[in-house]
Amino acid sequence: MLAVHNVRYDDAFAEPMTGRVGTFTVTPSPISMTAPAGSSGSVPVTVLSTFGLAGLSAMAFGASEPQHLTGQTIFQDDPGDPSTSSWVGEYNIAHAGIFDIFLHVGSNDLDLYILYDSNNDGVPDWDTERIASSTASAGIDEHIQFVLPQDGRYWVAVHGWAVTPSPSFFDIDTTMVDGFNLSISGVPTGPILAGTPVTLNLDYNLAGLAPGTYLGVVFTGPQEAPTSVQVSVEIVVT
Ligand SMILES: [Ca+2]
Ligand SMILES: [Ca+2]
Repeated sequence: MLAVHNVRYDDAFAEPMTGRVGTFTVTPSPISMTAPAGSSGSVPVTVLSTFGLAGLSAMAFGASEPQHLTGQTIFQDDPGDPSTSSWVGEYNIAHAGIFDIFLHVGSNDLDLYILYDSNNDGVPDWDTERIASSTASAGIDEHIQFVLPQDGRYWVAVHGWAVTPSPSFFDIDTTMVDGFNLSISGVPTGPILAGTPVTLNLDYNLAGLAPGTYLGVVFTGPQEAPTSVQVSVEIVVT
């Protein structure tokens, strides 16, 4: 099976995937909903596979608000030592579908490092807890995305590899699609025949969310490839 899917959070753009052996489509995609603060309910989501499935997986995460930080200060750090990163943000993740970090570098050469507090001591250990990096050339933005990130404490470090003048300023977008406001029900157990549409419920409970616009995500796919298809969810709480 071949599964391909595009999702862009800022523009809420997605398209159904196509593979040579068949298609697995989700309708609607993306999912948009508007509901009053404190309400709960359900939105139907239809999955259609042109190939038979041994079983279907579907799960939902959110709702959360993306973070856009502007005018952040960066200095010329020691280029040979990322642990000198002069900007570090700490993020605690629980039940997240996506953790996406986009660094707008401007004209400087800034690099992005992610650490995970695997020993849970509240201290970033650069020798043992570095889990990802993005280190493109000067003027090229840096991007890292995790799907189904493990719960726990993360650090996002911005390393000033070549910064002129020092200090300079940058923007960073952090999209953590986490939370327990969304869930999926109605997933059938057992095999699904090719070409048989399955309608699932995307259940929402907006308790605790102030009016605003929030993000969620639905992952679905064959049970052996549960994150094959990502569908972005936009929730407008009124
Ligand atoms: Ca640690
Ligand atoms: Ca860079």
